[in-house]
Amino acid sequence: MSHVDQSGFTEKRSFCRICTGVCGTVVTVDQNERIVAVRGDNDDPQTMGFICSKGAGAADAHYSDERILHPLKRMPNGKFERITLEQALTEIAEKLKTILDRDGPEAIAAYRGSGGFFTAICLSLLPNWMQAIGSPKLFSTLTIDQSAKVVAAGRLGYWPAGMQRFQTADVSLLFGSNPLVSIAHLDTRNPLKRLKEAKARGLKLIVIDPRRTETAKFADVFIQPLPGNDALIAGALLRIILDEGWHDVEFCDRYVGDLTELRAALEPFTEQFVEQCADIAPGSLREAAEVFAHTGTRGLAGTGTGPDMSAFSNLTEHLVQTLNVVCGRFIREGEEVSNSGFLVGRGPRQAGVMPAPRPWEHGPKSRIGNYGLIGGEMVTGVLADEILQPGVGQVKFLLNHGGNPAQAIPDQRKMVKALRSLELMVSIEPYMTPSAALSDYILPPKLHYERADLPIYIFETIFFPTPYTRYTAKVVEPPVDSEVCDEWYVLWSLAQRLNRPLTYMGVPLDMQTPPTEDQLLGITAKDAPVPFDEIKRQTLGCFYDGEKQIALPPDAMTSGKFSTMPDDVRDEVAALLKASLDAKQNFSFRMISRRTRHRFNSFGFAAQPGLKRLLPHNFAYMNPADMAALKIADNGWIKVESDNGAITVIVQAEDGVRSGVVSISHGFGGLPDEDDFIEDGASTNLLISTDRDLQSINAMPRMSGIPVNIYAVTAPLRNAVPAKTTTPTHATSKTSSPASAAVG
Ligand SMILES: Nc1nc2c(c(=O)[nH]1)N[C@H]1C(S)=C(S)[C@@H](COP(=O)(O)OP(=O)(O)OC[C@H]3O[C@@H](n4cnc5c(=O)[nH]c(N)nc54)[C@H](O)[C@@H]3O)O[C@H]1N2
Ligand SMILES: Nc1nc2c(c(=O)[nH]1)N[C@H]1C(S)=C(S)[C@@H](COP(=O)(O)OP(=O)(O)OC[C@H]3O[C@@H](n4cnc5c(=O)[nH]c(N)nc54)[C@H](O)[C@@H]3O)O[C@H]1N2
Ligand code: SF4
Ligand SMILES: [Mo]
Repeated sequence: MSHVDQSGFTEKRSFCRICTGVCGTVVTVDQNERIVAVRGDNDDPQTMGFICSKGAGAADAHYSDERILHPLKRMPNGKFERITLEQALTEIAEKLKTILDRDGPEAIAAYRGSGGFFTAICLSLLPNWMQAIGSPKLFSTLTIDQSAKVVAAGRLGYWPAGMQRFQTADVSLLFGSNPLVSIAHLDTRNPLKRLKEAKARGLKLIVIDPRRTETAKFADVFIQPLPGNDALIAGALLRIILDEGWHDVEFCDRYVGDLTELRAALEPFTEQFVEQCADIAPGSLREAAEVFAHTGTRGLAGTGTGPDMSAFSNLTEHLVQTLNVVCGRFIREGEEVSNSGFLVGRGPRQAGVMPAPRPWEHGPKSRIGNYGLIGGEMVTGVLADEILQPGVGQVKFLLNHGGNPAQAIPDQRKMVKALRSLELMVSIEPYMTPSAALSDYILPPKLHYERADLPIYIFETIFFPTPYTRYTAKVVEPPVDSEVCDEWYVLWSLAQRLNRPLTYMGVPLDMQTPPTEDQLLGITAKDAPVPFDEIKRQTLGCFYDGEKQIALPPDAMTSGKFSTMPDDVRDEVAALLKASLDAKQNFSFRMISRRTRHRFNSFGFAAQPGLKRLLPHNFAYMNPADMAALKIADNGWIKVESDNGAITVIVQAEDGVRSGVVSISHGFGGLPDEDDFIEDGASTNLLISTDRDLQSINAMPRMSGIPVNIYAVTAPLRNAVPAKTTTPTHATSKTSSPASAAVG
């Protein structure tokens, strides 16, 4: 669609690429080729008109005064100066060559942030670039997010035909996710409408979350535990289900190799013990188990970031997925595979078990901690130490592609020290974030409406119930007189300057003449069941309704069994039980993670005044009873202190946050010691350690359920705050009065 109205404005169809919602949009463009408005596209068959404040604010993001419009180089005096893109690339390539020749490819690392995940070409081109350089040191947000899911599948085994889907489920069990805000689980295509439709057709929703979230308000069963107890809860649910015989006995006989061992390991997970540890009402576990496994017949148990960021995250995810295993919630032989893939290709889909492959046990290991690859990547929990610790293979160069590692990676103080110590840091980043400010070169990219694209295809079979993709042409040109880059061009051009041939998704690229964006997108779609030109013609997205894929019988590869209680899982069960029994309370509260509507991690803050008005900084949300006990007023200040650091934040009362818990978003604050808590909020990553509390296998830090104490502090109220430079920040701790012991 592209039509001109009477005022000379044009409306163009596209889709938003800020989050996994990939909402269909109608973008109004003026005569100067500038976006003036973005609205949800009512004709979009997937998202049906849905849009959020972040997507609707795209004009702000594209034309913000804060947007960097030319490549910048940091000069010896610390100030940034404009440089042309070609000159910047030449200088970066020279420095890269020096490091490569002197220290070898292990000294070269890349960190891919969420901004880097949403350009379809770079999804594969960045790993391909690292292969061309010869370095295994690709890091990303995966291993500070939900990589427990990769670990769980690697330890349990795979079922190529796939799992049952939300769209045909009669029950859904959600641990610690809030899809009505995060657009990240259940159904991401207009989540509220889809959830209401599912409930109308009879879906029973079970939610387990320390906060009564927007999603929890729709729950048929809501359990509000103390955070960090999900492994115990999942274990107790399994125990009840097995003892009641609510599991799929036939499926388990055929496909589970160690059901007896599983049940034996769960012996201590009695309802009474777990209900006491998690501080939940007696009987609530039995009710949830019955709704999920006895009255419910189809549908999955799943987790979000809460449990996958808390202590024992790998064990939690393993036991939650084991709920699906014992209940046999998989696509069976002869059933239709609901989404057999579009851009990712359509491989054979057997209904059988590919035994636990444990890929991290083979291949390269991290220099620090000896961790294997997770999803083909190094683990971000040790990135700071890879940079800081001297020795062969020490990282000297970091390419930061669409990330904000200085704010997003736990143990902020250590991470920032590491970034400051790099020989060379290059950020492909549109705004002057704390990470960009630490870089030697900033290469600002085109923003999403300035480029042609496809949706984030690595998740397509999870988020779209049927085979689907969508092409969008660019909607507008970048601002006049800017020099913003194609992100893929940075990678291509550096490879060319270093004389390293690039192969993109198996296709060798011409290294003399740069490819076009459409050529690269064509390669991205090379395995699609529909030709690229046809995908491009379908302006509202392309569904594949050709040959249906039916789940095949098991073959030699898939005739194994799930392993529910391998030795390392059994060790984690023992460690969990020991920790639960020992639980010493030096801290009275647990700080939990959360997402907020008007902000995507740290993105959109400086750039979007409209969003900033809606959410000026990250509040600490607490239960009013806890606040009363600590004599903390609404909008008063508190210091939140863990064993790794402290932050000062403003409190807001929220009935839905359970007692003993404080809920604060990440992605706020500045650099440590330069924090302006009033302007920018505070970085919760100051509270998290990567020296301890790392999970084995994926080095996942403990990023939720963090033990903290809370102190009321005297600090100016927001509306009485002096200008940024004179704002008291850390000084507030001098006036703090311990007030923590009263609650817990
Ligand atoms: N304490 C704590 N820490 C956390 C979390 C938590 O819950 N608690 N959550 C973790 C999770 S789940 C994640 S995913 C990470 C996120 O970690 P990061 O991805 O490192 O952080 P973001 O704030 O998402 O940064 C994205 C950056 O991409 C930029 N960007 C936007 N659009 C584009 C684009 O088109 N191209 C390019 N090149 N850049 C663009 C934005 O300006 C922004 O600076 O944070 C993790 N950190
Ligand atoms: N608006 C918006 N959308 C986003 C993002 C954003 O920043 N803003 N970020 C995007 C990213 S990077 C990701 S990874 C996804 C994440 O998507 P989700 O996983 O849905 O993230 P949250 O909305 O933070 O939900 C996590 C929930 O876990 C709960 N929780 C915390 N600790 C525990 C615990 O120990 N146990 C249990 N059971 N629950 C716990 C929290 O109260 C919270 O409700 O969202 C994406 N979408
Ligand atoms: S940011 Fe908002 S509009 Fe954009 S894809 Fe996500 S939910 Fe949709
Ligand atoms: Mo994430």
